[in-house]
Amino acid sequence: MNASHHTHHAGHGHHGEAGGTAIAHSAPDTHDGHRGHIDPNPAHPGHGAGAFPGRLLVTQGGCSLDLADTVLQPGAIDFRFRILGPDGRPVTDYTAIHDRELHLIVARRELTAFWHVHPQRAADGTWSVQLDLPEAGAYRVFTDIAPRGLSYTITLGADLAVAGNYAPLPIPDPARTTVVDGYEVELGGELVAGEGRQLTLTVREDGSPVTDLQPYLAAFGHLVVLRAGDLAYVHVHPNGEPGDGVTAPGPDITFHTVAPGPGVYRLFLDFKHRGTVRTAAFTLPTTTTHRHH
Ligand SMILES: [Cu+2]
Repeated sequence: MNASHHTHHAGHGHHGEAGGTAIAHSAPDTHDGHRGHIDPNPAHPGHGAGAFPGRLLVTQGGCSLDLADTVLQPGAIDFRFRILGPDGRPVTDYTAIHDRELHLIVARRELTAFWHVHPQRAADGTWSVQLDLPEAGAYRVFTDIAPRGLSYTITLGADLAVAGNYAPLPIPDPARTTVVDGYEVELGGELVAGEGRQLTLTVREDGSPVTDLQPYLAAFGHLVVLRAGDLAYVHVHPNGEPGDGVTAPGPDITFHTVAPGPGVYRLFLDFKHRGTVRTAAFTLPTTTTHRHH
């Protein structure tokens, strides 16, 4: 259960089962909330707009992401890495975030493929997970973690290359609907640089609203937002949680999101229905608004 995966591949999402999801979201230095969950619902629109680093760092808070290999061969591999603490030793003590100690996101740099998996940690602090990166290219790896020595969640990122004949693709065109395994998902709302906005993802199956979404790591949806060009990263959880008495299990999943600057973003929504986690992906440019004071 730990090494469950799910993958999104150039348009077809897919699969998996329970995994987890992460956390983090806009503020880089938010304090730990319940369950290691970081303030999923930033009440301060715009916070983070300027100072927010977009989780682009390979080291933060004294912790560093150390990949065992940065050049891989295409195909299935046992992907290994460690998180090194301020003392240079592998971190072995973490606060769980949405039911997992670590959430690993892997994306092709052109944002045409996405994986969200949950590696297993050995006693010595080495994390490992089966990954299958079938195509040559440039990838980015992100880890959402809350080392126990820190009072907040951090996302560390590093580059990864898969060797071979690289055939880059452009980011998919912007679209408000996408289909994954027979589910049609519609994206409502806008992304505005530096301003908090509500995004609503609506899930339908064969034209009918899905009203029995299942909790997936303590949420009805998990949204990872990546910016084209530098892969600035935002991981958001929905407004409301399963079992809170007010949050319906679909068809709408709403997220409060702050885009860390203008640009074109790729949004990956993980949702679970009938035991399977799928990923719906969208390309959405930020909208320019004129402020009136
Ligand atoms: Cu996860």
